[in-house]
Amino acid sequence: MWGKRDDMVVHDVEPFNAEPPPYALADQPLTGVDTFYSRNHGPIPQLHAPDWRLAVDGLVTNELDLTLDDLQNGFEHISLPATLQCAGNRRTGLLQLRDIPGEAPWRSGAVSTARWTGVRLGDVLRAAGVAEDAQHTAFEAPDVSADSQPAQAYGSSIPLSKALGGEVLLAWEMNCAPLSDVHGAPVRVVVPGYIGARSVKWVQRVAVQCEPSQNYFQTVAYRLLPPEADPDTAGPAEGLQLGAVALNADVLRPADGDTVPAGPTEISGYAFAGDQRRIARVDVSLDGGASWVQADLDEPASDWTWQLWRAVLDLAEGPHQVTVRAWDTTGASQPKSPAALWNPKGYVNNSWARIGLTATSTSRD
Ligand SMILES: Nc1nc2c(c(=O)[nH]1)N[C@H]1C(S)=C(S)[C@@H](COP(=O)(O)O)O[C@H]1N2
Ligand SMILES: [Mo]
Repeated sequence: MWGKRDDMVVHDVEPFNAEPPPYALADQPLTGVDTFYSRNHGPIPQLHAPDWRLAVDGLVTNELDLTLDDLQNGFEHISLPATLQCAGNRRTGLLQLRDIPGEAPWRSGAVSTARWTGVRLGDVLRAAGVAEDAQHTAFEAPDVSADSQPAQAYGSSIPLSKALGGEVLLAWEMNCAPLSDVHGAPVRVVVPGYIGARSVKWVQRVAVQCEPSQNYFQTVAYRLLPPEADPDTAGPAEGLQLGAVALNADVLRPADGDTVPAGPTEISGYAFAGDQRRIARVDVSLDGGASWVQADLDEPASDWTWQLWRAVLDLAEGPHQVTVRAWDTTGASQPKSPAALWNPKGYVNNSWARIGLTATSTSRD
């Protein structure tokens, strides 16, 4: 379905929501397009590239109406590996504490990394001439979501300062191939270091404005509410609109519940620090966090991707719990338990990762 591999974990067929199994992400700095998670709030538009237009307006001195040719021929091309992570990644850890009605039970795989090619959003905004008092850049797409109230097309915004940074792209290629429909063809926004929700697919309007977007997916959804809030009645002042990704890490191999031969066993996974932060260290524990060993970190493919890590643990015969936590370059680490993080929409579970393993005798006869 939508060009995805057969072993995807499909949460919804319509709108299509699917994540790869953890082993499919393991050891791959870049995720194949067939493996990359996909998160959709409405029917997937199938747009005809020659008819596509991008309006750039709002607080600009020179409104633009760009074709794909204009975009590809008018601005410098940039190719940048970047990780996207849904704010709902690892929601299953929160669901174990309390139900979260209406939200998909994302496991560890609502995160993937691709090489994106396009132009800098900042270059397009500079061509339009941004007014001095502008603060935000809003994005609009054509896909109307039945999840929104009132039903509306998908949209969101990011601060103008972020939009002008060289990493934010209007992209038409993913891993050196034209974007597929499910990933936003012909052109999507890619906002490295921010929650996936801000990387608007099928983008058709960029508006420069004083306030954040009034779209449902900016003002109501993707808001981190206090645990006692009712998401249906929460006022606009409650909670915070999510932007930069919070430090996170998880195990990709082996899988939770696996049986492995006793002896040296490699554990591997990802760690991701959002926005301006980087991964400084990843620790792995066999005793619930009383003592730790440091994992080896791979070089990231760019300043805007996850880092893969691996550690070899000597497992005695019997059951084990493996615990993982990452540190970022500000010295922050992850919270120990999801209990402290539960929130009504189930976002940002970045608690320590845990998997159970059973090590068995390796004798063969
Ligand atoms: N137009 C539009 N853009 C969208 C969405 C959407 O439903 N419609 N989903 C957002 C969310 S919540 C995420 S996590 C990412 C997922 O991107 P992907 O499907 O390419 O992995 O797209 C974002 N952009
Ligand atoms: Mo998302």
